[in-house]
Order: sequence, then structure tokens, then C-alpha cells
Amino acid sequence: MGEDSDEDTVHDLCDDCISVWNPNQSDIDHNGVGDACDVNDGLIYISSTEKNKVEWQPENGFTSWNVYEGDLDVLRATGTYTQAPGSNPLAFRSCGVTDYWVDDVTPPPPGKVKFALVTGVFGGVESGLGTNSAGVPRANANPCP
Ligand SMILES: [Ca+2]
Ligand SMILES: [Ca+2]
Ligand SMILES: [Ca+2]
Repeated sequence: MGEDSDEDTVHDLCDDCISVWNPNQSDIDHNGVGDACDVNDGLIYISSTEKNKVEWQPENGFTSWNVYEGDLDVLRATGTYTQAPGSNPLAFRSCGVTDYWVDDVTPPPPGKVKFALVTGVFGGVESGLGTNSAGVPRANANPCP
């Protein structure tokens, strides 16, 4: 049996990202490099599974990052991915971040689910929020200034 360095149940010889736990092996641009490792696919992969931190990969081509956090129930009810800060207890926005993480100071209370989306910024131009499950670009209703 082969070695499985990151213990994601996919042996190193088959793993498209040997050093990062990615059991689903997703590879959005089908280049053989898994989304969890690929910093050239335009997808800003959120890697953190920690409770009080949002962490993402340093995707190439951006100099800063905007982080949008929100209440999943509000997203389901309204379709709003970027919820105005203060509009609900879980809505939060971090703009112009130059690290690859933000501390998440407002973890959700029991029974609530919080989500985070990260965009990249280069030359004053912000990337999109990706697409929804139907392939439609997510709208940014409350972008960072
Ligand atoms: Ca892996
Ligand atoms: Ca890839
Ligand atoms: Ca990427």
C-alpha cells in the first residue's frame, strides 16, 4: 500500500494535492493539480477548518483580499452572498486584507451556520465571488469600498 502523507485516504501516488487534506480531489480546471493546491486556477480556495479563523490560499495575481462573512439562513432566504455589516449578527466584512487569513471573532451560536467568501484585489479591481451551483456568477450586493 502507498503512503498517504496528508491522511485524506488518497495515496500520494494518486493524490492531486499531496500535502493538503482533500479527499474529494476536486480540480475545477482539470489540470491535474487539485483546487486545494492550485494557485493558478482563478479559484481562491478557503482552506481553514478552524473554528475561529478564515484562511485561504495565496492565489496568484492578487495583492490584497476581501472577506465576506454571512448567515447561511439569510443567504437561503434572500440570495444575498455579501450581507451588509450589521444587518444580522453574523454579517461581517474584512476589506483590504494582506495576510491569507482573518481571525473570526464572531463564531455562530448553536444551530446557526456561518459562511465566508473571499475575493482577490489587484490594481483596484476586485475578482468575482465565483459561481453558484447553477454556474451563475454570485452577485456582490455589498462590496468593499
Ligand atoms: Ca491530499
Ligand atoms: Ca487545478
Ligand atoms: Ca486556486
